[in-house]
Amino acid sequence: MRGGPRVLGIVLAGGEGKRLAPLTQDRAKPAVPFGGNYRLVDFVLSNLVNGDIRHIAVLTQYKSHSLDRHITQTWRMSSLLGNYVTPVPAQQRLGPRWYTGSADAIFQSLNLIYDERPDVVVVFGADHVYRMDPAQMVDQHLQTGAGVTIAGLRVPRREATEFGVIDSDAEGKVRGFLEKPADPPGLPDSPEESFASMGNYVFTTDALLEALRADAEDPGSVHDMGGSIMPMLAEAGEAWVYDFSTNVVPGATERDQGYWRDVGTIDSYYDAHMDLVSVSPVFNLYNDRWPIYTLPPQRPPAKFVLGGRAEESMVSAGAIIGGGSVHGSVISPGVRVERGARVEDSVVMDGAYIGEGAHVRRAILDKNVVVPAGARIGVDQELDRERYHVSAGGITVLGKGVRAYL
Ligand code: ADQ
Repeated sequence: MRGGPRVLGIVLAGGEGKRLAPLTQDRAKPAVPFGGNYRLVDFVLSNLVNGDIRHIAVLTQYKSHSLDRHITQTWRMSSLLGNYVTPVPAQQRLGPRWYTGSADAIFQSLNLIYDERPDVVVVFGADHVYRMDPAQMVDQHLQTGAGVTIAGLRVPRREATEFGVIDSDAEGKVRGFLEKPADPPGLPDSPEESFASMGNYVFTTDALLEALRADAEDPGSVHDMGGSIMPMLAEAGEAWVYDFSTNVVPGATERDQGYWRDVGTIDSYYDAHMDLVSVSPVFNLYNDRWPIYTLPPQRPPAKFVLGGRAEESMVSAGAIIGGGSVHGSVISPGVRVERGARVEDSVVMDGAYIGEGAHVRRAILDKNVVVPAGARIGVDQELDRERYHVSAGGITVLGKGVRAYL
């Protein structure tokens, strides 16, 4: 940002993602593959970089190997302009322990802030699929003079119980912040809606430092951004809400403007994929005015032979659809679908193999899953429940490298 404030981006990427098991068995939640080519963390990083925030630390923790590798390989920036995206593993600065919560993660990484001396620190989560221009939120933050600005999404009041909920006045000043409340407060202009916190915050550096220090000294605190820091700053009258519905992203369609999905469960992860594949997608990955970046795989183009076809689907490079049919699905790089196989309404990750005559429906197949010829996945739910993981919404999930039963 030329002549503007110095901005440091911090991405919280230490989430364990228990509710996404078995996809998070070997990898942190932000490293979970999404949409064929991407990892979840690519969405927040693309938003920050497209919004001209190019000094970014990604705080990692659990099972961070594939996340570290992805960030180092994909997000290497030109050092010419001093830009960087760097993974920062747990520092264990306060002894041999991991972070107790997301606020502790930043507290233990304060040296990043001292080194950078930013005016503003943008702290974003890493687990969501969306487009957002963070510069518009920073602008509002500077105009109001808030200590912290919290991004708020309008959701039906009854659905807000799973989120941090922002109780604000008509001007947007926050009166209270309630982490996952049983009875969420409504909006002043719309009582049956609430402002759900998107887990994205913009801080004035001094306000962040002060809040983190006070929190670190409080023995009763859970040291969490939503659980401790936001309620503290809301009570101090230093917090404002940023209404996400006012964010305008170049090239967004009327349909996907304002799209935001928390993909924290198997069912929401699956639904977000189904949002990608319809003719007029609910979330449009093909908006090249606000690209979502990743490292394209070094693979030849997808190939369709022996009458193999795919409809209402995304098929990634290196995939071979050899005589089978694919419908309503996301097919990742290097997947093979053999003669007579049917894949319907499914998410198939890198290198999975679907043998002759096999039938896969309403399923998620993680990397390198093998479905032998004639096997059935997602066809008999009772049987699947005995053999595999089946989500509350009835999606069958096969973890990395699993060989399906015949
Ligand atoms: P949750 O998602 O439940 O709610 P949390 O598990 O703390 O909160 O995850 C927030 C972000 O921090 C994620 O990106 C996660 O990967 C990361 N994270 C979690 N623990 C971490 C740690 N120890 N070190 C580093 N990073 C860590 C939060 C807010 C709610 C808000 C929802 C929106 O607390 O108020 O409504 O996000 O999804």
